[in-house]
Amino acid sequence: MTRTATPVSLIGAPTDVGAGARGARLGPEALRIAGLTEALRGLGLDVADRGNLDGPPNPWSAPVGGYRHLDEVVAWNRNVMDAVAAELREERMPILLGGDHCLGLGSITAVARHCRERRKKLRVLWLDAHADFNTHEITPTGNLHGMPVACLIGMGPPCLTRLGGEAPAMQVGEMRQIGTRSVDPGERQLIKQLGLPVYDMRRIGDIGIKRVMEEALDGVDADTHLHVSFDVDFLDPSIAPGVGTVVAGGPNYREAQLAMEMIAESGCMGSLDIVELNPILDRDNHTALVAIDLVESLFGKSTLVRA
Ligand code: 4U7
Ligand code: MN
Ligand code: MN
Ligand code: MN
Repeated sequence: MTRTATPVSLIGAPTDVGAGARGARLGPEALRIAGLTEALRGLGLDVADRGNLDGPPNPWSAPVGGYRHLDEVVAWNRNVMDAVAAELREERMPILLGGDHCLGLGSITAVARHCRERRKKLRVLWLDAHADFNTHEITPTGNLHGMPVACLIGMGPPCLTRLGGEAPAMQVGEMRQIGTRSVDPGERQLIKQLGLPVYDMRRIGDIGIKRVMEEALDGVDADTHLHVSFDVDFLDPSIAPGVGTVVAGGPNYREAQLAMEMIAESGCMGSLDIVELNPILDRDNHTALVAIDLVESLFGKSTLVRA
């Protein structure tokens, strides 16, 4: 490791306008208090904390036309997109501290545009218990944190699909979903129809996390910008209970850690979201500490003794 690492910038987006439970708005502070900056500096990284973005409050109202809080979600995502784009322009690695996962839309829209400008290939790893592939027609809840993937590939309201200009922001083939285990009936159909690449928990059980990650990272090279969208509910709730939508049967600590180590070894991670952490549902901020441990692995902390 003689290469100087890219400097990183933390961007807080304290909102839960896209979620079904309130509390993810406290995610950025929970990560700071658990020591995220210090952990990254401990790995020798240059870390700038840009503080928190501003945006509208959570109206906590019912869905309209299949969407909850659409205007607020648009406003937050615009701010996230602009902040992420500003860091990429300065050759820094943006780390989005959510906030709920609707913000992945703004973050990845900025990343995808950056890739087009720099003629880089894009690969998005979506680490999540859920597919987040709903549309207003098939969503069981209207919550927009369940729709960012559909919006990114051009399915959704123009105010979201065209956030960064022309839709779609990215192609289905540029994404790999990992850890999936809760998919709604409409999503399941859409995944099949559009061929979204999914490494669900069954696949992880069948071939193991090591092979899954080898396949998910296949083709990633020096010309690739790798974006990691880490929904903390990816993890098994026994190690990460502090999230709004827990689903049993997720990766255990070591499986998650190996996944992160393998991403670090690719040397291609260019941006990261840490989303859906909900300290209100946590005990002693423990889930934030686990998330930070795993983020350290993403940045090269290794369990190899003879590294
Ligand atoms: B998350 C859900 F119905 N699919 O759309 C929905 F089960 O960002 C949950 O992955 C979405 O945490 C979870 O509301 C969104 C539900
Ligand atoms: Mn998600
Ligand atoms: Mn999820
Ligand atoms: Mn880049």
